[in-house]
Amino acid sequence: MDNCFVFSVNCQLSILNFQLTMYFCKQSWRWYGPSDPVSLWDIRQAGATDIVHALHHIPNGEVWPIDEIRRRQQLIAETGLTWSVVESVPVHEHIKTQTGDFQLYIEHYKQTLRNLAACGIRCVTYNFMPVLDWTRTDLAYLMPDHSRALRFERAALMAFDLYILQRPAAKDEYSAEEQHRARLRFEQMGISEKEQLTRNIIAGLPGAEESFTLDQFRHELARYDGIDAPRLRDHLVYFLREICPVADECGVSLVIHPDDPPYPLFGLPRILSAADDFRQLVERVPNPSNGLCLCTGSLGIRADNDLPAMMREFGDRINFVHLRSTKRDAEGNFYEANHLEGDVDMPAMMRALLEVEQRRGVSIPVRPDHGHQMVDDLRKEGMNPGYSCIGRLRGLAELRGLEMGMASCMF
Ligand code: CS2
Ligand code: MN
Repeated sequence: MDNCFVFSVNCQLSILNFQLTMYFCKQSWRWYGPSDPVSLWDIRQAGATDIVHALHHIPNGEVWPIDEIRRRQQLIAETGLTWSVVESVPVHEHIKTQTGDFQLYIEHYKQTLRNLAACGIRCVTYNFMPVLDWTRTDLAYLMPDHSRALRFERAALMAFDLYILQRPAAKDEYSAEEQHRARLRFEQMGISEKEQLTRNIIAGLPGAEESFTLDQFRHELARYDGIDAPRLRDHLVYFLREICPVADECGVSLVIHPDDPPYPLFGLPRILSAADDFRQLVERVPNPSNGLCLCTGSLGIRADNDLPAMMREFGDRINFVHLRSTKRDAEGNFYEANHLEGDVDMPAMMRALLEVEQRRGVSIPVRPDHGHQMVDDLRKEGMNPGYSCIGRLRGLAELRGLEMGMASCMF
């Protein structure tokens, strides 16, 4: 057999081999630990392979010990699942404001990264939102099909800010028309609705390391007096310049979660709301470990965020993706839509994601986010708002089908 023929056969096989090596998303699921009403076996049956998890019982700022990481890792592995993403190692408020013990908390963060890497867990989510994580005014908004969703109602948020929190600077930040809307909305509320609105906004997220009373919230807000967006960004850059060398050395990907919603609330600056925010971060901290968690639900609340373009531009630094959709209106309200509905062009997002995975030769962990409360979930106690079982199972199944269909068209 002459060499030319052998060469051409090998070429064909190698091309064939290339085509057969396709990279699909790592189907992941956020689990809150043994107290989560959604069990690891539920998650396994939902079709996920990877777990997104954090040691929520460890106080914010403390080091995560290796033995605690390994114990939880083993518990997850016993169901055939893999703990592959941490969401999140929370960033202490002292670090965000560079007050109190921020240097000590940065050293603790470095040690936690080393301990996670020692256990083989190398993707760490965090966010740099001041005081609050994602913020909604309604955690059980009745949808037309009678499922329940998370919702952000701008008039209710302004009513809380002006007339419940009574933040002094609020009157200077809202227009006369907005204050009129807020007043009308506030006058519609009974006592129980005002109390529920307050709990929804400041009582903390599922698994949150913090929750606040109104006075504690006022105290935390005051910590940011004099800290505007440029200064908060400088604090983030300082933090990353400290921890990225450790993450680089340990082979850990840090993935910052965007602001949710992607604009300032309560006079607090927010600095990860659009493409240029992350572009600036990479320019100032070019370390390979400085990465992004692309959350389509958070960034998609703003119509000017081109999500597939962000996926392609930052693809080399996107090591974790939240696929979720929201539906916004002209008054600044939005609610969590079903994963394939709302404002996010999920097919376009999935195409961009698959392109990046093939180009990089990696499978990126992807999780459904904020599923509706639906079907049996509505009759269960203690389901974490946004972290239902059946709503996320539906979301993951829809995303899986979309990915398979998209891949069959693309390759
Ligand atoms: C999550 C955030 O449910 C969500 O929206 O994406 O709470 C996220 O876990 C944190 O912001 C990341 O630190
Ligand atoms: Mn998210």
